[in-house]
Amino acid sequence: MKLTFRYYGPQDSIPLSYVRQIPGLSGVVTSVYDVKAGELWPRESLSSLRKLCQENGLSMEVIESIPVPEDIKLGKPTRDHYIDVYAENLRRCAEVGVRCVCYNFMPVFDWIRTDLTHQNPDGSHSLSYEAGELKKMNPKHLHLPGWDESYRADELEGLLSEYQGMSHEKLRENLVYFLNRLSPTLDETGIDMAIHPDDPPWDVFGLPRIISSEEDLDALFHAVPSPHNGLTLCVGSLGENPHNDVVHMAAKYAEEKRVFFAHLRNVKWEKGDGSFVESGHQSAMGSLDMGAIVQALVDHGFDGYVRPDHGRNIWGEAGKPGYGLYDRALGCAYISGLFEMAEKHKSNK
Ligand code: DNO
Repeated sequence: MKLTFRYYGPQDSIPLSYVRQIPGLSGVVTSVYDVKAGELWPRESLSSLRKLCQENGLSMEVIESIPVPEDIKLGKPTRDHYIDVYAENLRRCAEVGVRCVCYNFMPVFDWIRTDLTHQNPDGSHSLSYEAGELKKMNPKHLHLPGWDESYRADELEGLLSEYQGMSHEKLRENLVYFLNRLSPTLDETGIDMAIHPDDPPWDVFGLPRIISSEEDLDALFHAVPSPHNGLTLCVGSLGENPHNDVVHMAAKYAEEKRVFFAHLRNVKWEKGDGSFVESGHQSAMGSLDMGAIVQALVDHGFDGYVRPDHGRNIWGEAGKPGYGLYDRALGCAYISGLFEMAEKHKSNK
């Protein structure tokens, strides 16, 4: 596996000169953050990002994300134009050595939490989701730091009304259309498209979500069998729903060569009503068996990119929620240890 770390570009408060000191890291996962969804990424932005990475001995083979414009998700007549722009951005990424693009197909909102500074008993802070609190939230005034795309209140209102009546089936058709139209570019560039699961993996605010379960993933891979159509196995997102058997999913999709990228973090289920807290990475701190997940990936031939995903804010760090340095670096150390042991105990299933 290739261990990576998310980097928010030159504006990230954590410099690459620090990131490179994390043991075992091969590269960063980044994006061009100052261009709106649906617009072309300047070649200079990509080459200057790559230069920064190279100067620090880090690769830049994964982009997270090239955001998918809502017109594509909505299946509007303008979608072909936006898919062509997306394809051109993929070509430009390939020119600077990108191999994998993580994206999501969640209508309007990316990940949703109800508290970004949930205080844990040890004094650290986590992102958390409380089912009861979500019911009180107004989607028209939602903005969470870390999203690749966010909207003004008036834009949100308009978008939410455009989604009225959008069914799961229609949204799925729009995803299939998007991937099929990108297919020649994927073959030409070799780029792997790694869809990020819904976070949380269920409908929110009445908006349909279609990458939440094993059934959803099977349907996607069946509809678009291209070897470049795959998954970001975000175990934290899928694992927020206790009905998702993440160890089984890791084994199955690694075996099917669909896992291009893995986000490894742990969650602790609370109250049995869908509420959860993002815990430390170790199995003992949350509800997921991280060792079994990594063993399943390794036993089934996974050799892709990995990142520690979110961390808590610890030791007084006032980092971007989920994206401070310290706990993610601890996550890297833990994940490397799990892979080292899993490789030693690899069984060829
Ligand atoms: C959260 C991230 C997501 C992810 C997007 C991919 O921290 O895992 O925001 O980047 O869903 O498009």
